[in-house]
Amino acid sequence: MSLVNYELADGIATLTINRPEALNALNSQVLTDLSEVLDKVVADKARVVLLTGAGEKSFVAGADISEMASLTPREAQAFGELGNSVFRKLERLPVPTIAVINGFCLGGGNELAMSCDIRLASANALFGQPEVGLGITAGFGGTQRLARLIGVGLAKEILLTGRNIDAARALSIGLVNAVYEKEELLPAAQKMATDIVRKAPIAVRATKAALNLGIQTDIDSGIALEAVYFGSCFGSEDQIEGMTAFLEKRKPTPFQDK
Ligand code: DAK
Repeated sequence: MSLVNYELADGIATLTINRPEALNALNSQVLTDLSEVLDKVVADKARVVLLTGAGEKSFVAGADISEMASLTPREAQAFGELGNSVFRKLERLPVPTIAVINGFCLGGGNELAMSCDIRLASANALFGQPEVGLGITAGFGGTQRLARLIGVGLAKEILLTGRNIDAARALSIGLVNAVYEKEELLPAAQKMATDIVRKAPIAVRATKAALNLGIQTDIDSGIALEAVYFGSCFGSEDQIEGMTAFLEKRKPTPFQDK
């Protein structure tokens, strides 16, 4: 049985990591199952992904410490490589992804959330990279993505102290996009997902790719890249309908991904 539940409705794929008894800690099976579910998202042409954790307490409380505890250096490297390949797949998914952070978001959990495009959190969420207190470094891209997201100084504070931060601070430093009361989190995420579903998928995919690639390069190369993606939207049925509708002062018909 998969440890990642998958539901698809109205173009929104909801992925739920389902190990609540271990606060959804990431073991090898979760990582493998997540990878398979991401393939399904693409095959089913989902337009947005919501990624969350089962239960009331936790998004993901980190990589599974009981599985990691006895790893040899070689096995640890393999575990890191498995996680990194899945997280990279998530980050590069040609579908926007929203992490719906409903509680603990620690270590590998925070790294997972940072591999999503947008992060929405409940007011009780708790964030941190506690790895240094376990005698290890962050291993699923935390030292890289955190600095890119919130800046080097704050990333160093979080990674070197291993201190947790609450949702309000996570919001104030840009680690999350918005914070909601617990019961409002999923509806808010679904509303945001619906807004994206209604937009032209070719343009949405191109925008994500241009951002992801551009942020890794210098501004001139990034702008050149954007021009290519911009050009690639033209001639699509959705571009023609979107612009024609504007000029005719009407709403566009639903975009067709064509
Ligand atoms: N791994 C395994 N089990 C976990 C877990 C985790 N990360 N977090 C919680 N659990 C389990 C607990 O052991 C407990 O299981 P039972 O004792 O009931 O069998 C159950 O979930 C409920 O947890 P608690 O009883 O502890 O619940 P509390 O509400 O009292 O506390 C807590 C919640 C989140 C504060 C606490 O559970 C906690 O501190 N958890 C660990 C948080 C943590 O340190 N996370 C970071 C993990 S390290 C790498 C690859 C990856 C990584 C690093 C390197 N390479 C290969 C290079 C990533 C590392 C991490 O993510």
